[in-house]
Amino acid sequence: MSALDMLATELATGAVEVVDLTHTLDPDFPVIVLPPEFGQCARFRMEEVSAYDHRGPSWKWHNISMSEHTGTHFDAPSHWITGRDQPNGAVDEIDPANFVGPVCVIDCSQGAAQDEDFELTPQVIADWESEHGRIPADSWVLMRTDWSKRSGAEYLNMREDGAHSPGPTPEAIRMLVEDRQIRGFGTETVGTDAGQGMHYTPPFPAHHRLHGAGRYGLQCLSGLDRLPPTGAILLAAPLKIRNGTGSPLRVLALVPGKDRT
Ligand code: 23J
Ligand code: MN
Repeated sequence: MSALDMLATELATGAVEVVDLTHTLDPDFPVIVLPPEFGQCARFRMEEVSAYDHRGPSWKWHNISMSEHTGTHFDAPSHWITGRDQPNGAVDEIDPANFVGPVCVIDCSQGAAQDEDFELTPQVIADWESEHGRIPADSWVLMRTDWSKRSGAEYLNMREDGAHSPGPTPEAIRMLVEDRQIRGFGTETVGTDAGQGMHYTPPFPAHHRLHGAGRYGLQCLSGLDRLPPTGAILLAAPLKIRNGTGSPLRVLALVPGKDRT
């Protein structure tokens, strides 16, 4: 039997399950807030075109608008200045083979519950690897913080000095990109970088290093507590926006079902 025949059977029996890692697009879902001198990210908006009425008697539909970086979304290399000259750096240019692949999940939820500025460090990665094995090249690495369970003001967690949310240190992201050669890095927070990530050297080290190396980001992921540490397959295909720097998307994972033997 081919791998795809086996997959079809396991999907049908529930031996493989599909998990949705996406927040619902909604005008109330927070977007990143930058200092006021910078341009700002737009929230999701939806207007009714018709709803089985005089504007369209048999149909209902909406016009929608948002930023490329609204809600659960993908970051392409061209999003950051370090990635501006990367080949195939826009969402419409990326080889779709990159949209399906293995994923490692590093559980930082206990640390993030104690410390809203919790840092993913090389030591945290080393501890994870001593339990689960070395992170394979070309895999996604997701940082679980359970931040997706927060809502409203708690999600951005803004204070006078800016947002406070967990993220990777410059050395951790260097290790993942250069030593582990990961495909991309994803978080449950509003950015791949910590809320206070502008204070690192370089500022926003995840954006700086990932995109400078032609790698990808995922942000505002939901429900990473439903993924195993290893062994799942991530499906994350951004919209094909010409020269797009990112895109809202539906992120799915294929995971071993509860009834697997
Ligand atoms: C622009 C500037 C800084 C950041 C971001 C965007 C994001 O997090 C994003 O959505 O890519 S940190
Ligand atoms: Mn983004």
